[in-house]
Amino acid sequence: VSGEEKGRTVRFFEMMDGFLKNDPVSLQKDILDHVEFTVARSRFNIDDFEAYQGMAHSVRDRLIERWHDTQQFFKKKDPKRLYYLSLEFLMGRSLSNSIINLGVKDQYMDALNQLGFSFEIVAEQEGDAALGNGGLARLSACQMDSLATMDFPAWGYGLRYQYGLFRQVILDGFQHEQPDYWLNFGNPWEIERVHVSYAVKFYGTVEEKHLNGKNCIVWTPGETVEAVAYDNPIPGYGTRNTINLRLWAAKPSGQYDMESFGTGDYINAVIDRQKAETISSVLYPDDRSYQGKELRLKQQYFFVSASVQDIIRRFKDSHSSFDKFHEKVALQLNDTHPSLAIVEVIRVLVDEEHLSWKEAWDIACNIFSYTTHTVVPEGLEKIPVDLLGSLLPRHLQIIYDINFSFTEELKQRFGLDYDRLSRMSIVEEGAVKNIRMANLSIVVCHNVNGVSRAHLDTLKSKVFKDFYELWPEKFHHKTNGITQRRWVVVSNPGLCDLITKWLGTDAWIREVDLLLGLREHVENKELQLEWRTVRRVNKIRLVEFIEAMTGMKVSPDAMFDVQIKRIHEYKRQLLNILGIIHRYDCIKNMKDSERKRVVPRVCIIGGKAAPGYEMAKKIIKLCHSVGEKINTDPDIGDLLKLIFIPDYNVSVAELVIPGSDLSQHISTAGHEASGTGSMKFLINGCLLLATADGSRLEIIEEIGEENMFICGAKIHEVAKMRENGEAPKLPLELVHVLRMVRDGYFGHEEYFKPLCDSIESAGDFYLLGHDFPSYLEAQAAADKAFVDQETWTKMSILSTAGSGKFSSDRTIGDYAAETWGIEPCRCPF
Ligand code: Z57
Repeated sequence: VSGEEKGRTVRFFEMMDGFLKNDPVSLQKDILDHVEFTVARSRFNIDDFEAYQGMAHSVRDRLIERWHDTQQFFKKKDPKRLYYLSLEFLMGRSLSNSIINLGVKDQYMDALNQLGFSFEIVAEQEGDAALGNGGLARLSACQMDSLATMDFPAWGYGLRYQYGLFRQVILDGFQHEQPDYWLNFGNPWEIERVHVSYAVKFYGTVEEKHLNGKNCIVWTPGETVEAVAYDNPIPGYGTRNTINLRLWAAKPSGQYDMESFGTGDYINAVIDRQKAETISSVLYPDDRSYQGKELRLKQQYFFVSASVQDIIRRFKDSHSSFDKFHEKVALQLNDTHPSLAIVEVIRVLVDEEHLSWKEAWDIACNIFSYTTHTVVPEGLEKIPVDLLGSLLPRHLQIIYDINFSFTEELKQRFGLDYDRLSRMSIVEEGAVKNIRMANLSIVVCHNVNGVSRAHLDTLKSKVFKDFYELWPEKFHHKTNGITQRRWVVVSNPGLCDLITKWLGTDAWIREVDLLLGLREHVENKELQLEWRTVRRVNKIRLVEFIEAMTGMKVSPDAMFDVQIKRIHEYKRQLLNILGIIHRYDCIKNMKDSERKRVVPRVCIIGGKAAPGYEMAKKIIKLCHSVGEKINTDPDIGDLLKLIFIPDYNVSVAELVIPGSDLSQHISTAGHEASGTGSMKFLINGCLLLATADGSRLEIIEEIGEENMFICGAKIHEVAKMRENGEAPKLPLELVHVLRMVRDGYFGHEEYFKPLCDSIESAGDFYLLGHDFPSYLEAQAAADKAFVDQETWTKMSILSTAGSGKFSSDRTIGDYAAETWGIEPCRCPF
């Protein structure tokens, strides 16, 4: 199946004394060679995009070189490897990140300059790889960066969607979705492996057969699709290690169906085969809602089956039995989306490798661990039994077998407690029977991780209460983190240099705890001034971007107040907008003398709504309608602006975050499992206005409540209000603001009615009423702090200094030691 391992070693490169050269002259030649021969454009007439392509291909060569060395080294050392399975990776752009991690940024900048190009402009030619939705997907991307940088022998596995997350286009204030056909202009960052491909089976029948004196289960599929590997090298920083992200694409199978080709309808038979490609064609754009769609289930199994075959093939290349499998392999499930891998491993080991059930079971329990990202039971994935049974008949049998032993174990332990049994069973009974993927994962995995400490508490006391009682030792948390390489070094070079200067070393790029060293300089006037200057330059860059995107000119003197993330009711962009209306109304009613004391604000909101999420789409429209009113009101001028940034994605975040003063993370307490956006702002020295939810509780511990603006009900208070069914009286300010919306002050009163109703007549589930006064107080405190720029700057420096815990390096180090049991395996230079 695999062409990876065959063939002979050719010593040519060694004879040429080694590695590709990285001096500016060699780089220029490489770039031009690629423009001429890879891209096939004339070297006498190169535009910025072609320069990008030429440069990207020359970087790609360097990545491939290190990739080979690393994989060769891993193979020789044969350490325990981690396989990270995720249906989503939100990688963003690769060019800057790659040259920084390879340590050749300066050389490339020189090379480009000498060719007459600007690095910034060339880098902007690249489109985002957006094979994911939001936090969960960006988390996998950050974790890949940390795995590579920390020299862990790890691989990622995922799906190579042809269409990434939709592009958001705003027409008349409404969101429209456009396809993101990101592979249109080629993708220099992937390596197609035509020889690495596996057959993936679907549908068909299962029979028990007697073969060679043994009882065997034989699955005869009704459809077979080929999975072809595309490898995406992930370079570590300050190391030669370059790990792999292997994404699978669906292709028609090499096995022909003689029947349909025999009927003479050749054209239709070819067209039919081509349909196989739809499996990997499009990313589902819903952030946490499960619809039991067949295509989605096919995607999950397709990627899981190919990955498991690949992992087992690699293991068998150097081992003759499965005795050591659990010592060599750890599999990490990013949420339950890849949890069919558990069933697939058992199926392959029992049906194809002929291990006993007990042996296969023990292996599965030893190698799998699972991270959950959700806080509510409704967020848990379920698959209709009928659907699973028809698509994967053998897998359904195995799930029933697992569930039988599990429920027997439960009866032993708790007696015939039917309520408990029905809550914990992997199979949910009812009008439609479902398989509960979380229950399956908890039963098999040796380790279940939450994504923040608060999240773990919720898992123990609510979502997985029964399971926690049964197996307390399985439950842990690894608080999420973000990579400082992308979120400071790539996106905020000014701050990066400043930090390095004041710490006297750039070692913090690998050892982020060193940022603490900034604390001792916080009173230093020179640092404060330089800090403000860097932030000011970033703000001006953001001002230009806003003008290019929206045509609006805003003043860099104003406070930039930002909320960028997926649009969700629980994240409460609505609270933000209602707060802005309140501010607008206050300014309108002020005397001139009072206006002089108003701190000017530019409020920035960005984010996508899932295409079928009506309330989220209404929030986007409200933002535009309110913005139009405020931004054109001559009474207001520069005192208040509201900007919606369209098509928010990783690259936009890289630009907006370094230029923000204040950022909002105001989910109703108890709803955000962790939250990672806040960490990106924090490390960039942007102050947080936040509720005490998810990872923010730990952020408060690290940098101190006095350096943040905290508001809203606490997690236990929310729980209490919900238990008592309390519907607290809405504060007058909020009633007034809602009145303005209902009265059509911003137009479209019919369309916005459900938004107002959700607060005033539908029980205010997200507690905007309760939190509104304290939200306004926090906003007022931010205004007050901003007036005193010295204090603000100190808070900003202390935010960066205290952000070390929230690096994905720390998260990955904890996973490696406590969950996966893997060790670094550093490829020599
Ligand atoms: C997603 O992005 C998250 C959770 C989900 O269940 C799904 Br589906 C998608 C997010 C959480 O909402 C964040 O709180 C968390 O920080 C992030 O996953 C990464 O763990």
